[in-house]
Amino acid sequence: MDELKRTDPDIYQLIKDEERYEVDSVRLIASENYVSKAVLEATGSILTNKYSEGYPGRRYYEGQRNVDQIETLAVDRAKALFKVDHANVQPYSGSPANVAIYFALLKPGDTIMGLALPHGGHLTHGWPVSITGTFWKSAQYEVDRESHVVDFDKVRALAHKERPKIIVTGGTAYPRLWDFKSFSEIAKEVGALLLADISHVAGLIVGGVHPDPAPYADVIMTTTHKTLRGPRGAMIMCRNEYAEAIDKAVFPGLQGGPHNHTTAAIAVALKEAATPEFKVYAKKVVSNAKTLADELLARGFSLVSGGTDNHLILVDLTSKKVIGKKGAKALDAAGIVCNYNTVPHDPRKPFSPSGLRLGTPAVTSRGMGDAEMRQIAKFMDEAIAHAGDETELQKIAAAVTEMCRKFPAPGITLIS
Ligand code: DSN
Repeated sequence: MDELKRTDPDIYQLIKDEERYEVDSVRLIASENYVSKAVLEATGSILTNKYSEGYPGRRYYEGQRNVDQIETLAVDRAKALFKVDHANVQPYSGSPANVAIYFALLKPGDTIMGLALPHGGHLTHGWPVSITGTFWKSAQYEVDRESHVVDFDKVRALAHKERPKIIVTGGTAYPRLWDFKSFSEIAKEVGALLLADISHVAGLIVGGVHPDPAPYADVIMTTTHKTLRGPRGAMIMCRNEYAEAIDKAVFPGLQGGPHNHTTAAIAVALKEAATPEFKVYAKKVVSNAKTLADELLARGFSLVSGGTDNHLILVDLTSKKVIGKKGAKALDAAGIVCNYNTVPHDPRKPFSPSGLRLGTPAVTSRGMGDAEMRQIAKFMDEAIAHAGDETELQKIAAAVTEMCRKFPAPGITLIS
């Protein structure tokens, strides 16, 4: 990045500092990952120079001889990988993708039924502070107070009462598998469409370690940068009957020109995700999460739903007498990066909740395995016990960095 260094040494230095941080820390934010060098190269390419409003073969600009082929490759790879009729790879990210889906398929005032945000859902599944919970009506299901898993009797009862136009599965902090078949049965009973927001688990679905929504969902949406290991972006996939409405809603309905450098990087990530190595990776993400969960349980941590079936773990820190924010800050000071999070039926407020969310996609991309998960649990236990004690936390951080440097971070070559 010589030219960047000359032109803007401030930004150059901050990027270098972030590289160092991403190498020297244990990154446990469940929605983050390390992309490959190939994905980084496509993301940083001259395709950022192009405008391409429209779709391949029907653009509003000339000069698309290369871009049309790039977008077509991305679309074809998405269709093959997720076994769907149609794919739109243009959404800028997950939230606009969900808004585009509702814009395409709902009328103003129709009801969206999704998992409540404090129970592991997402803002755009109809939560009141989001446009999706104000422009449309909203009904929110919750997880069971004891088991912390979705109770289908309650989901069915709510669906029959509220008669939603669309039911959304998926979330950001749900550590168990999504039963798409049961949701599709309920959706059919009430005449609702089923949207599977698989942003968190797309890579696990492709890797064969999470149920597949394709036989059941009318529309599937995913971000491309989480377990899928692609650039920041999103895709909407659907049955042919919804294709035209979805495409029109993305452009011209909601967005302008697609970000072609992102489209190219999505195509690269989808090619990588179709390899046998990616299946091994997805399996390891889940087994690492299970090992980390078991080790945390053995150390007296309380886990929402008692463990995990996927890539993420939700810790209720109440038993450790530390609040989530203080715990997350202590962990960051110790070189372990995660986020504070609400737990179901949390008595505390969202900006200072009781829990922590952890995830294994990024550490697994570095090749860490069971031994490192056990070590991370030990580091976490020590850091939480020493929350607020900066000297002790720095000692843990030094040991964390020593462990991290044994595992190269994909896409990052440190110069010094
Ligand atoms: N903010 C993302 C996450 O961390 O899960 C979801 O949008």
